[in-house]
Amino acid sequence: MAAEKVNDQERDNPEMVALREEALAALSKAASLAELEEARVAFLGRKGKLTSLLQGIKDLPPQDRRRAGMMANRLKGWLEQAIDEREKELRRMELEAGLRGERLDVTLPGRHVTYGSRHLISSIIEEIEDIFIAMGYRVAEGPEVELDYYNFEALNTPEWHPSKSLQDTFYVDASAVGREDVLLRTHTSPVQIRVMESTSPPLYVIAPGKAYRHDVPDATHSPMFHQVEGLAVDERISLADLKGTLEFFAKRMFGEDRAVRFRPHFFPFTEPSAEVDVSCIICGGKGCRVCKGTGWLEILGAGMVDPNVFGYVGYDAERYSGFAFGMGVDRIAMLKYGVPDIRYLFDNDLRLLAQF
Ligand code: 2U9
Repeated sequence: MAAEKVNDQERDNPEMVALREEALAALSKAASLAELEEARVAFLGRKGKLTSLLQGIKDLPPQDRRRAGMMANRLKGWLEQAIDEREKELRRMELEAGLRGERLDVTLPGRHVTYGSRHLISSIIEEIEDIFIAMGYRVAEGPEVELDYYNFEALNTPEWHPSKSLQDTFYVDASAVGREDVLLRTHTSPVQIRVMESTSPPLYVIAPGKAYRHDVPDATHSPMFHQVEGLAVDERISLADLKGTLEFFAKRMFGEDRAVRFRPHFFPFTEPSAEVDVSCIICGGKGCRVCKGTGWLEILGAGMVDPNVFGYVGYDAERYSGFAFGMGVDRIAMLKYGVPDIRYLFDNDLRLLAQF
């Protein structure tokens, strides 16, 4: 701290002696830079004590002004220097305290870092995407809140079809915007309708995403589930192309030894239609608990696009033909990883999720 000795000139000015003592006490009391700043303002600020003293000099008798001015200025210089020194001291103390607090104990065990991972449904969707991208398909997405037209009508699904009933579909109350035809899509097929509306053939596209059905949840049903659908439209597309495509997919996805078989079925949007089985991904076809001894697992639905669907999107059904297929991603995940209950996939339980 600056010289603390009272010098001779100040000795006969008790007011300055007191101010110096007071400042000295305030500076040593200031325990932080913020407190030091308060002290500085209290003495040197616009309304500070020393500032007032300096301002008062002009009111002294003329013969006293010079001497008082010199003394007050010297006091000011001293105080500024004292504040500087105290500031340096406080900074050093704060640095030392900080360093003491940060001292590293290199013998402590490391902190455990937990990594997140992709949800297994997302991984499977990506695997499926990669297989179809390799065959020249592109990936398309669309809205989950859809219009009746895209979800049913343009897909050749008649008014009376059971999937349109209140029991099977979540309808959205859009009366506020004057609509009664808003719903949660029951499949990702409306995406392909939208793609066809905006693109001319040839077209090779897959549509992964969420779909919704008014189901009571149980081990195999969830009101929200995931699909990947595909659509190919080109000149001279045949059922043989569909079979070849799905066989390639099944082998890439489930193993080179897999076979596929088609069983006749009905879908409003394809004709002819089939349910497609893949030889059991667990036992390879010998028969096991998972395939219930049959050697086959129902994995896909598929068919040749009904020409009526082309009519809705303005495609020339005489010139173009196409195939479409759909698969339930959740079911594939459950079969592939032995997940016994679809609800486990959506419980957000790390005991399941951390395994993938
Ligand atoms: C357009 C035309 C036709 C998509 C298709 C299926 C057969 C099918 C099910 C598989 C399991 C749904 O998740 S699941 O329950 N899907 O069986 N889907 S053909 O057909 C289309 C799609 C778009 C324009």
